[in-house]
Amino acid sequence: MARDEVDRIIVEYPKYVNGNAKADQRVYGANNASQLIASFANDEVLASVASAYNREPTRTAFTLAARMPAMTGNQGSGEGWHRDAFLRQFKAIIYLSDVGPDNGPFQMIRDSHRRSHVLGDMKAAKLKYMQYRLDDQDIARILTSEPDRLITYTAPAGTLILVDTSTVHRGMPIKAGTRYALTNYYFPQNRIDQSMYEKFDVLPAA
Ligand SMILES: O=C(O)CCC(=O)C(=O)O
Repeated sequence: MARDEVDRIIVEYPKYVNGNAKADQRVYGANNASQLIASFANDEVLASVASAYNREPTRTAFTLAARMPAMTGNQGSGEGWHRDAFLRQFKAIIYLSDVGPDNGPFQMIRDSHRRSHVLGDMKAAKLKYMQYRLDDQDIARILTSEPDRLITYTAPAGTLILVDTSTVHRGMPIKAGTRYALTNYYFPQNRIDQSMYEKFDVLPAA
């Protein structure tokens, strides 16, 4: 089972368990330590969807394996509301555990990646130019007039979410249980290089 693979990798590769996030236990490059996870990383259908979205040849640079236990004061997966980029950033997230409202579901502000909304949201929440991180008050301001833009992805284990993380998003703080997920990070092939692997401290292939 993929969830057992996540547990195994966290035990076997402590050096690569990312220490930046407090509650979140993350290993970037889990696809290099598990054939099962590699099969998700290298899925051809997903790569073709990512390539179509980016309009250029695109593939998984690495897969993040993440285990998120409920801990007091946690900020959720990704450490609060943010966008990864202002340009397209395609990711495929698969839940490996059932994710209800208390289990840290992925949340997103609909259309927040669209140029038209980037400016409107900046105004509504008084954001700075190119501000990547938002607090709860910023989000409340954006949602005041359009509350239905908040999407919360509660879903059973096995659910696949295809998302552009240049939208404003987060994993909701987790209150109960342990959330398991894999995330493929897609990039245009010609942008994948050693510096990217160093930036994320990616577990190298054996
Ligand atoms: O896993 C999630 O629900 C969100 C993760 C996230 O925001 C991130 O890694 O940038």
